[in-house]
Amino acid sequence: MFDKILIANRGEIACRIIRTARAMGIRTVAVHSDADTHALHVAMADEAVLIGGPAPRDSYLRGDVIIRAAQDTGAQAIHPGYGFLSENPDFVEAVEAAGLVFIGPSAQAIRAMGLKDAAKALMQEAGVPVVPGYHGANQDPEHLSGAADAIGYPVLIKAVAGGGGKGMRLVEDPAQFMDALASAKGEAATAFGNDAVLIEKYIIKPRHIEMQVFGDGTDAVHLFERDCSLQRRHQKVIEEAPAPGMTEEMRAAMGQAAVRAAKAIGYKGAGTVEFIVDGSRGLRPDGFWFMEMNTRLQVEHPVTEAITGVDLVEWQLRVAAGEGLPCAQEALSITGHAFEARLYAEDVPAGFLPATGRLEHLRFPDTARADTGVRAGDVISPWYDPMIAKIITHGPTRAIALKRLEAALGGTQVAGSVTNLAFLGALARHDGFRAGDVDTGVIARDLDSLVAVPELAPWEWAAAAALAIGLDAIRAPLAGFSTSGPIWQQVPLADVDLRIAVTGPRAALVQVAGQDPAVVARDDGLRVAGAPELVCGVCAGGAVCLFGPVPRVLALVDPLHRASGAGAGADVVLAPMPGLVKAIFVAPGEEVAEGARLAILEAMKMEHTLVAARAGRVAEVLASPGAQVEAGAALVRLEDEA
Ligand code: MV4
Repeated sequence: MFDKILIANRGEIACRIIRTARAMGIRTVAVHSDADTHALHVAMADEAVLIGGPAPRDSYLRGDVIIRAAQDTGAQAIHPGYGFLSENPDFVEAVEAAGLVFIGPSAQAIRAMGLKDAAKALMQEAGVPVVPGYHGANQDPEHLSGAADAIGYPVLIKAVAGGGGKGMRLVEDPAQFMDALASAKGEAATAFGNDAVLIEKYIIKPRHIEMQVFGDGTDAVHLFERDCSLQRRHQKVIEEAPAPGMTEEMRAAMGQAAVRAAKAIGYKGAGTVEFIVDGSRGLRPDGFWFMEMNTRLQVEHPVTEAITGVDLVEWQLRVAAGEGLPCAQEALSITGHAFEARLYAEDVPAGFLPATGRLEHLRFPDTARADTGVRAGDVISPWYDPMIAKIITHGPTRAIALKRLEAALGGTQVAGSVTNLAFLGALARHDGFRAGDVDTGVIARDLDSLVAVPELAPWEWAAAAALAIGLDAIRAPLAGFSTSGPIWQQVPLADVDLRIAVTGPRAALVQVAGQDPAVVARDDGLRVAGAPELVCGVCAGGAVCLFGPVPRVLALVDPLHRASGAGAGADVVLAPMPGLVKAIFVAPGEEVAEGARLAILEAMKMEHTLVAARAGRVAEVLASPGAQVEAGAALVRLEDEA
């Protein structure tokens, strides 16, 4: 076994790997960017090496610098985590050329799965079911259109180099095929530098079910399936294992197909074989098809660990160190059911925009596994994925595991950034999801009700007012307390007419615009008239946060911020975060209406449309498509209002 390994990653996955390495007596080396000097993964590791600037291309993607750090610290192996360099075959070869062990599959196995058409051909040869379609080399439009006719509409055009839905077009009518093909090829050429596509039969109401596989280079086993159908714009939101409605017969067929796939490429380490499943007629052994293989440990691996009792990182380290498979297929079994919810710093009502901020307060319930890379006081910066934590629950049945997830989400406390916590709670309570009725369209179909923000109850206003003036503090303010009757003061919460009167060292009256006053008392948490239980919350980072089943973030009035927003901000459109300018839609001299699309910025794997804050004439365009810009960079300037 290794004495020391280097982890070429950051955040929760780096911390996750360190935890197992430490339990195995293996020393760990963290690498970090300038932005991560005080990050949790650095604090947890035995040693840390600074590898460069905050942008990933200057640090976490610098394979050469990372390999040198491993050599300088005497690490024998490199664990890549997920993302960054984890599926880069050139990096694998460089690691091995440096005399180090890559904790993962061979460069050749990664390459075999890198392009969809070649992977599909390879899988078909290995006896793995693939979606009916054309994945040959002939890219002549007439030939592809003929293939679509032969497959039967609707069809899906997919970029062979694609992923996450990029370069993908649904064609329902043969008359639209040529236009869709041109547009898919254009997008693929820009995004991947490879415009080759394949054509597939379109699976209606698909489910995403993936098999965890594990190989030692010769032999392979599977560790059952995960259902990742709950996605939004190709981002997984809640995952679970096993898949609801899975039959023993279908599991056996999928498991066998996944093991065949792994063995066909001599797979070593942890991998995932993704299948698309036709959910329209229930799960059937002949209703699943290979989509792609992920040649890494996945974000959602903890649900598999929960139902199998296997530590997948331990297995990765053992196999990388030369051991054979730790366990035979017959010795693996499923116990109960598990869920994972991904907690993100994001503004859900604003369209799931990634958010940033200092986590002034952060607490996870001790009834669930919480995999995180941050602690209270840490900053969610615009440089990296804004995931705060993964909340994982397990139970003897799906219903119990889901109830535990709901409770764990209700007991999760975050202040300092907006999060998707309320959205996750709404999903956990969604009737269809609760019934196990999942497909990849659930979130999109019910988006309005899932993101709806219920009106605040009077007791929530009362609690927020009490927190805003610090009634919960150890030495509650006596200012304003009068024995001759309540003295009302205005509460500095935005967008509400709210008054509070302190009536004692631990008590207050709160009144919302004209309604009856509510009583608030402090008593190890806030006791509020009308509230179902003691209210938990904090006032931090310019907002009041109420915790519980329906978490709330209520902004405090900030006069400085309001002044700047109304001034220069309206004339200049700034990049809200660092990113790549994908498109500019306007030219100098052009008249634009309020809300007109000005530019698209790609940041953190998402496209953000920047719009005009007011009507006006474009004075200047300050960036061009393809430019990498910093946060706050001016992109478009409007002429001064006359
Ligand atoms: C499909 C499909 C329907 N039929 N292929 C989306 C991303 C890429 N990895 C594959 N995707 C899909 N491929 C056929 N032949 C529907 C999707 C799809 C999807 C798949 C998995 C999870 C979420 C999805 C959301 C929309 C579309």
